[in-house]
Amino acid sequence: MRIERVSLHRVSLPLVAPFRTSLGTEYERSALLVRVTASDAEGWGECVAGADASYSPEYVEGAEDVLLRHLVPPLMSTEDVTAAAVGPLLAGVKGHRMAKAALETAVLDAELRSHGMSFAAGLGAVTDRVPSGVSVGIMDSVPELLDAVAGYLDQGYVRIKLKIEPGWDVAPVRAVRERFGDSTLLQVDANAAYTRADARHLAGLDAFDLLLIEQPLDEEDLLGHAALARNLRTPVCLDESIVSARSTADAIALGACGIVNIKPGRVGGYLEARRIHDVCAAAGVPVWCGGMLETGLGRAGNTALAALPNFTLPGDISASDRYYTTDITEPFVLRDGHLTVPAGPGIGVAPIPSVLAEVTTAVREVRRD
Ligand code: OSB
Ligand code: MG
Repeated sequence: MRIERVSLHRVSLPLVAPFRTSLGTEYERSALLVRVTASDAEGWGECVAGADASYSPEYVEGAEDVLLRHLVPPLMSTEDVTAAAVGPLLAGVKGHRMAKAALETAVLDAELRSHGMSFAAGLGAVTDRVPSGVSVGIMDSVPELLDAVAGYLDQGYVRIKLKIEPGWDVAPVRAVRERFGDSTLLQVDANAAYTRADARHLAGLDAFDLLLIEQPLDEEDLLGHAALARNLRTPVCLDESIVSARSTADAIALGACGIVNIKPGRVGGYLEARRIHDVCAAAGVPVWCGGMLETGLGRAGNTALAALPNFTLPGDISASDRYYTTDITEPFVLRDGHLTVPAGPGIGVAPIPSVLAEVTTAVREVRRD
């Protein structure tokens, strides 16, 4: 396709409640949406870079800057762009995977729309609904946490993930197990808050039959994760450390993880996400789809990805109302603990113009000249 215009929409959405992790507390989601307009199609992508650089080196203004300066221009000076060509076209720019992912997703959306094909079909989905898990932030007290978890279980979420950090780990996990029983699917996510010296302490979580512990150590500490994995009964899962199919293959070869969290934004897009899925499937490593507080746009793509066969664990793909009172697309709703994978062309949803207008704080537009 010949891209005529790329517009970058900065949006700000209030969260229904503050979301606290070992990295900090978020009160709103400040996101960047990318719209690609070609002669015969239009597509959208959501950039998952955060307001600050606490989760990854990328942050939303940085993503906008690199898109405008370095990522959009090569696409604009190419006559025939396909989604598969975006990665190679942008290979001269190192890193910036979240920015690249948003652009590639918008191109993929436009391309699949023009063929009348859904993301699910394009990626190779094998199911039309995916089980929905929820990520539960750090709370001020254990009773508050138990209330929150009770609410999510009442709504039908099939898996609970507790955010942990030093000082908020064994006690909240024990309390949730005691209150809700052994059959609740339960896992924890540390966002790299521990060090190798915490191995013995983290082994204290082994008593609670967790599905996994996610990213306990620094993202670059693969050998530390491997050592920890040998010393824990709880399976080690990587999030921040997994940035490409190659880093995934290396992590698996080193024994640094037995399970992988795949986030399309973190790894440069849905096409690399699928390659990671394939690498893990070949190695017998289960995967699940992570989340970055996506709007309905990113949520739509993530449900399609999570419908691939090796996504055997429930993802952090909750209903829109987990984070937002009003989503920018048709909201995703929980049905019997599952979300429906969009079946329409492309990503299957699009921003509702009136809602988009309300939450937009700035728009930058680049046109082919
Ligand atoms: O580590 O999985 C994470 C949100 C922002 C940054 C990192 C993470 C998360 C979550 C939320 O856990 C998952 C979701 O979108 O519900
Ligand atoms: Mg995580």
